[in-house]
Amino acid sequence: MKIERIDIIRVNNPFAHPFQTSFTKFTVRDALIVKLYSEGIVGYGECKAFFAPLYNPEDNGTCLHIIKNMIAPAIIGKDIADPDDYLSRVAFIRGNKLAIAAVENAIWDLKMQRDQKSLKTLLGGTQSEIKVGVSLGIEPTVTDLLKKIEKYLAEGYHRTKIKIKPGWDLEVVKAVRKHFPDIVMTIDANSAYSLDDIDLFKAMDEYHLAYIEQPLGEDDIIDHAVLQKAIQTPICLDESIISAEDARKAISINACGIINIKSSRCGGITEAIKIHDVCMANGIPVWCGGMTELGIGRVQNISLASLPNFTLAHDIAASNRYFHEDITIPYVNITKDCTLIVPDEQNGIHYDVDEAAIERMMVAIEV
Ligand code: OSB
Ligand code: MG
Repeated sequence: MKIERIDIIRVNNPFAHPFQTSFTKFTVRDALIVKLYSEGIVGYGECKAFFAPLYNPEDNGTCLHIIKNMIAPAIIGKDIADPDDYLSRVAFIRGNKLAIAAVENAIWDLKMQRDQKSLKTLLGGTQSEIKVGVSLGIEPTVTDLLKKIEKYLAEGYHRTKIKIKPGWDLEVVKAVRKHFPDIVMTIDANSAYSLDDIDLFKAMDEYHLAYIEQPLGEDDIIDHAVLQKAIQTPICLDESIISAEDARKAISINACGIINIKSSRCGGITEAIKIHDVCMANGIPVWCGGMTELGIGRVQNISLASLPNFTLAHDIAASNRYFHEDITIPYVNITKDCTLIVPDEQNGIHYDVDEAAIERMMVAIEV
């Protein structure tokens, strides 16, 4: 696939409701859309970075620089055989995985169109439907949170994840469990705690959480192993896992019982599959994490989540969970029982990219 041209489009899409985490309050989804032109086909990739390096060490500014000044010169005018070939050409770049992933995703899209195969088929997906969970931000009051949970339970979401931070944790979990004794409930701390808080996490055991997501340092596995030994509830690592090697090491020291795979953080779908495989070989279930992505990223996540060891509910919600407007036609919609149909050759689900919507959201373009 000869790569002839790359466009990098910066878009801003307002959130329908602000999304508060322990590290920031999101009000607008700032994102980069990558368009790769090759032999009459356009491949799309969505860069999952945020407006500032608050969650990942990269942001849309650094990704723009890396894509424009490092990745583009390495691939423009070159014949790129497949995603592996692409990855070997950008292997000189240390870190910067979100930038690398955005273009890798566009290469997968090109390959999919060239080979006339679904992404599910190319990746070796085995599931035709996947289960959807919801991630709920920190709300002004517990009553507000309970109302939100009610709304998403009514829509059928299969797992309720509650963001926590110091001051919004045990009491909140207690209140939610009291109101909803049987729901599949999890919490996500986004690294807001340390081992000094071990008693807090011991106390969480009483509330039958399906897992506790990333309680400690974003680059830690050692302290997570200490915490995991001290509590019954499985730890789910999110931030700490950026490669299959990280997953292997975390599993080998029992730092977690579950892993949340974000392909963007690992340089793309290719590495995400390797993480999936390491986890599967070790009996560690995985689920597909979310970055409040727009439709292009959301649709690719659905296909990744069709691999066999993606057995827990995913943070791949419907488009309308976060936005009034999205950039795919149709929008990502959930079924009545709150699953997503995986696009493939049989079910005919086909998403187009809505160029007009991208244009409406565009704040800058680099051609
Ligand atoms: O930790 O999983 C996370 C959103 C932004 C950054 C990090 C995280 C999240 C979420 C929501 O929890 C994921 C989603 O629904 O897309
Ligand atoms: Mg998380």
